[in-house]
Amino acid sequence: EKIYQSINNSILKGEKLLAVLIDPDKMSIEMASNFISKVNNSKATHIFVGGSTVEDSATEKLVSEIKKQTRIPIVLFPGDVSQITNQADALLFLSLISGRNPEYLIEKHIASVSKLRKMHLEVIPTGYILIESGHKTAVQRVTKTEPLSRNNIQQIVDTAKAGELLGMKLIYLEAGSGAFYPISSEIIKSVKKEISIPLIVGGGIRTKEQLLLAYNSGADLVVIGTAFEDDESFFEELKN
Ligand code: 1GP
Repeated sequence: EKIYQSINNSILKGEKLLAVLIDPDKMSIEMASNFISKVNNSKATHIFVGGSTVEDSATEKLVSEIKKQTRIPIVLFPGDVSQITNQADALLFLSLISGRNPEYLIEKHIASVSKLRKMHLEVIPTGYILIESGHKTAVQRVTKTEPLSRNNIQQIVDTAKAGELLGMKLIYLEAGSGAFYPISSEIIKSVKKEISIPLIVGGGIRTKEQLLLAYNSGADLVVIGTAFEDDESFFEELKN
């Protein structure tokens, strides 16, 4: 339980964590080394790898390549069973508890067991909660689920709490990649108050102000993908 342990240790020390999300669909092996050298020189504490529509084996190749070039822990954030590889340090075992599609609540998990049994991969059960963010996101399209309304805060809080009560070790509030609105401060605060497990927030965070707002509202770990993909100088901006 190395990775989960270290997330908890950082939180106890009052540190905030930042994951750079790399989508194997958008990052070729050739592009990786330049990008990873920027990640190595940034404030990133974790590298998440995953995407909604990745072709088979692309993830494993990319993770092996990234691993050669960094000491930052690599955590899988898989859109599908095919993205699970023991080249990574840990796996977010995501159950989409905002949705009502059995495939993403339990079926993919069952399908992954024959693979996981053969691996020594740290598995971190994670309650994954998709929240409406202004337009239809890839998660919504691929999983064929409805996000929770951003205005129904009680429902979001209760969903997160139910995840914790089921034994999940992390709660991930997701606005969706490239979301118009990131998860609101009010939502983050309300969920944080209710749960005692680490809180991950991601989707649509593009500025340093938005990052700090998420942290100050109670996010322990923030995930950023698109903003780094679109403009690598964002790594520099976060340093100041
Ligand atoms: C998506 O939460 C992540 O799953 C990150 O989203 O690409 O918008 O940063 P962005």
